[in-house]
Amino acid sequence: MAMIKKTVEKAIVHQIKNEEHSTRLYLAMASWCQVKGYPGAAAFLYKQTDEERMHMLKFVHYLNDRGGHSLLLALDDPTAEYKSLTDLFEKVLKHEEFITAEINKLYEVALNEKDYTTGSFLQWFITEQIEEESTVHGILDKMKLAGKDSGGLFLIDKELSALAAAKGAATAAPAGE
Ligand code: OFO
Repeated sequence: MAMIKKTVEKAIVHQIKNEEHSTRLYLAMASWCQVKGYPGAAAFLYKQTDEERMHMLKFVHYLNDRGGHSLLLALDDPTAEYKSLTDLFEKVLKHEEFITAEINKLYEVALNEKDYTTGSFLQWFITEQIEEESTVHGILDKMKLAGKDSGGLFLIDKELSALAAAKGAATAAPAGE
């Protein structure tokens, strides 16, 4: 297989940075939820931070396997202050939409370079983004229905804890990667 082109390599290194930022952002968010008394949301985001690290590693291994070099770039501080749990999840959604746009840009770079191997590697991420965005949309819809009702938020937090447990089961399964 031909060695990866420099343009594609550079774009992947940039995406490694995005994924590493995602992992730190969700860790900061998990920590906020834990401190503010939302254990279910915290569990969900602690799972999410692990998943993002797995995304980062997928890119690191792929680029190195293709003869490139996965470098780590400097990262911005992750935001750690939120007005409410809904505000936090709105930021999760915004971030996932940003990541989807970044994956699409990377896909375009690969196709412009006729790097179809990278194109097919990216399919997994394209599907993953659809799932992640729809999960967060679902969480936000419920939060908006609950409004400022603390009983409603309590139930949503419980649901998030169940969602985190389900994620754990999926991550543990061999095909769940
Ligand atoms: Fe959230 O999927 Fe990676 O960043």
